[in-house]
Amino acid sequence: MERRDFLKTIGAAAAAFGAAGAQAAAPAQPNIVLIYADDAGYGDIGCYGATSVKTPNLDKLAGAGLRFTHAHATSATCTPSRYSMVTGEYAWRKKGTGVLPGNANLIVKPGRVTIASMLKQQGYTTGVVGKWHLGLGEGDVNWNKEITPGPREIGFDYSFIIPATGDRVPCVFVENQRVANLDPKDPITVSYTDPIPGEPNGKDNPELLTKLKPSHGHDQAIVNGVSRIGYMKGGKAALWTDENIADVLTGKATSFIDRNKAKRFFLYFATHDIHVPRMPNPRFVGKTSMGARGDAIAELDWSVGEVLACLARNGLDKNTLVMFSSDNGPVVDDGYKDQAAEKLGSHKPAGPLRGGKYSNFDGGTRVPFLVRWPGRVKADTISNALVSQVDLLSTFAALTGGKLPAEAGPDSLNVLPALLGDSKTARETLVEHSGTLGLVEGDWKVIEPSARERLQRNTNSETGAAPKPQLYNLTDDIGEKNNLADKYPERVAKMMATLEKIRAAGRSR
Ligand code: NG6
Ligand code: CA
Repeated sequence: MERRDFLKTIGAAAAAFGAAGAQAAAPAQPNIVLIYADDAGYGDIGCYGATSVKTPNLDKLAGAGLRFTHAHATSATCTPSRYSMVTGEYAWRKKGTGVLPGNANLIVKPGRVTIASMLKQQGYTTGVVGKWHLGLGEGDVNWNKEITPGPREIGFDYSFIIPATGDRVPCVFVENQRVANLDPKDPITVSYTDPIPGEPNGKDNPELLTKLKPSHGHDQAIVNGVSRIGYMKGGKAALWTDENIADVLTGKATSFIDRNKAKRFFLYFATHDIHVPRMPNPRFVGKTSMGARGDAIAELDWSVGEVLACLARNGLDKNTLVMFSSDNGPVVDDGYKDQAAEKLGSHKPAGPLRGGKYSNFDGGTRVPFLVRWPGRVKADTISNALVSQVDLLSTFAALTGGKLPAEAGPDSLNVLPALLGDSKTARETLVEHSGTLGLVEGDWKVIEPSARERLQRNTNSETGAAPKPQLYNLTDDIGEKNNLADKYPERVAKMMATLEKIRAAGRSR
């Protein structure tokens, strides 16, 4: 062995040794499994107070680790939150990072430092399984060939993805940038502008909607008895069956772990649950009193349990950092007549928070956030530290010894001490985003004025928009009921100025 390699080995051994100690400063390189739910709200899970649905696996995960009470997705919808998490940049800084159609192009520039490329550089084998929603390819996407650029070009060695969402065409899985199970004799055509002649659609052929009917929107291509957003034709053999999506994705996630157990790996497992259309597998139907939305939460919990069981089976518990979070807050009616509203009962999807998906109130972005790393993160603990998913890039770099170039992850702060439970505090400020911006600073939150509608169209979600700035004390008033802006105009002005500074600087790291 050459002297340099020898020193490297010693260094790695020291790092591994250090990580076992209580206050290790040296980088450690555990496997990382990031489970990312879709639209799961702050109050949707047992360990955050839900009682109408049982989530034993998530509760066990929380019991074995650290549960955050003030952790945030960066935005109140999917694409911007995922963009921010993957790049470490607040999505509102970049045009074109709003909710994407299913034929959108990749919005993360190949070559840019991402959570996956950084970990890959640190020797990790990287994989993404599940909902992508960051666009694919460039120009007119041809679904019948290899689609590039995609996950691979931004750092993921393996990918098995839903291109956009369950309610957007094309309704097919894409594995390593090719549509899975595609019959070349039955090519796929996708359109987000015009109906495809000869193909039925939800608007003209409601009699074909055998499984679920839309409550708003979602009246275009019909796949599996459900109408979607966007038109598609072909690819019959490749079309997914909604009721099996959780099984398929969970299977791909666990086989990624099985395959890579001898290596150091990073798995980003982005579930379809509990997004619409909510069509859990028959074995979960009726598991809760809440209809499809509650049953989808039960299915989500099952998926988490499968991943945890897989880690345990492979003897990987100790050496794996497991995280669970969600891309935005909850919504009840998001466009299908699935009885979510009628059967909600006393369940509070956002717990004590106001608003939900699409909202500038905390219900939009404050989400469940769990961290488990046996032997390193203390079991059964709670943290009130202010952290954001945008921080994962810097935090994982700090954890694994990765170096970030100055321009990488412009809004990503290293919150590793909080993530591991060594520190009770993390961010001093955080920008919340849902069309308009809000700023959290200490106990306080300001929401900038905006001309948005007060309610998100058709979903009944409060957007938090108002023509004048709003000021809330989140510590005394977690439900954002008391607007104190008139009482403390100076604080409002100061916080608005801070927000403006963060916006103008183009970066906050
Ligand atoms: C909305 C859809 C909603 C959901 C959302 C994106 C309609 C009427 N509503 O436009 O159903 O798909 O986009 O959700 O089409 S997200 O979680 O991916 O951001
Ligand atoms: Ca979402």
